Amino acid sequence: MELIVNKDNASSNIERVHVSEITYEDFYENYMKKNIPLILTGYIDKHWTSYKSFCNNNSNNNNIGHTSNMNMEINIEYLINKFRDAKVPVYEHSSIDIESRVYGNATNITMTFQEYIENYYYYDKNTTAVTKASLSSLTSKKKEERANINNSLFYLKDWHYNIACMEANVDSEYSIPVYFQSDWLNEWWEMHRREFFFNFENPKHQQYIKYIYNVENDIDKESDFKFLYFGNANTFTPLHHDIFKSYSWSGQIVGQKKWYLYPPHNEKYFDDDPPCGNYKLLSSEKHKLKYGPKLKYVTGMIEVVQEPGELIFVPSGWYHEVYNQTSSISINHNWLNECNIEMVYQHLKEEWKQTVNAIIDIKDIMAEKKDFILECNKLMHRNTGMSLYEFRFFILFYIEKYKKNVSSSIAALELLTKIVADVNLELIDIV
Ligand SMILES: O=C(O)CCC(=O)C(=O)O
Ligand SMILES: [Fe+2]
Repeated sequence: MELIVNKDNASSNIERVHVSEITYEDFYENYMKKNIPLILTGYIDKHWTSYKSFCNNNSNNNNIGHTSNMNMEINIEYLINKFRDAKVPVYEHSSIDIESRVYGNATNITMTFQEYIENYYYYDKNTTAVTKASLSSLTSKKKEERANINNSLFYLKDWHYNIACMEANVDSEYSIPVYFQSDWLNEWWEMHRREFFFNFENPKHQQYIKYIYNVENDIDKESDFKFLYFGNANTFTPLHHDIFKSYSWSGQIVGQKKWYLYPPHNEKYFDDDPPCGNYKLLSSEKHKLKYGPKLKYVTGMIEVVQEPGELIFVPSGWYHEVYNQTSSISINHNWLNECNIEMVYQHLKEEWKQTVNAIIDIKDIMAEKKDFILECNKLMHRNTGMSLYEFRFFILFYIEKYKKNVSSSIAALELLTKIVADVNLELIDIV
């Protein structure tokens, strides 16, 4: 694949550090706070049982370091036994999309894990002979017709893997290293969001919630920001920043992934439209016109191959493209905390402003200003995944938590208080 970036400007590096050589405080001060990417070695191969069990030939794989899963075959039978009937999201994208580096007319389909393996993974021309041989007893000849239609590639991605493990009652076989454990995003989503929606005696609040959200889809369904990615060589994820401009970490269990990471200051050279946003897709024609020339101005790009057993830290607001160079399985979480909350807030505020502007015409025809503000929240929730109204409660929750904890940082508490005051100005008609 030819890289369009101006090579003179694309010389930045990423550090690789063994977990035995970096403390949490180091990571906090020098990477999380400074928003600098990093690769951590020596954790997955030691602590994730999936690092062994998701591969065949376990006997050769005796903790000899991060390259040991390089040429490994995925243990498909093991995974089918675990997840057979689990419903998984699968993106179909064309192999020609690799040239234009976007999802052309990608579609997202839901199927069972077994269907994905038997119909899409197995018959992909990029699946190795060894994997096919190990799977042959599980697949039937007539399914071969499904193979390689339209040069398609099928990428199982954004699968809520933790929820799937709970539903299938199986061990997720991974753990979160200490560096990534201060995670307000998943804590809120998994444990406190429902309190915000339901445990209020305030009838006005109940009315607003009903207006902004669809209770069944947005509130009752369990959700989180913990995903598994599974694809053949050449499957990829196009340029984007992560949801809410949160941090992300991604752990490579099998295979190699190539990352292109772009520092946030390059944002002006990217399309305002998706797919720079959160996995939204754009037609390749439109993208090709704008993307090629602009990419020449990009500076500070990092190009790196993530080896099996390595964890990558992707900082807030860094754009990235990700290419599987071999068959690959990885797990990724999005998260945020006091170190990037300001950046997340600035992003959400921008989204809020754009939402208000998009529907400003209807402001005057609404009976009351509060109706307009509610409408904006509803739209923002639908487009970005979080309304400003919800964000306010999210921040209030962490203010309370900080106040209760004597060791909390004063600066962080002040920052959160400032953010909530600013949000209040926007939402003055409903709070
Ligand atoms: O692995 C991929 O295809 C995408 C991963 C990603 O975008 C992330 O971890 O933030
Ligand atoms: Fe991402």
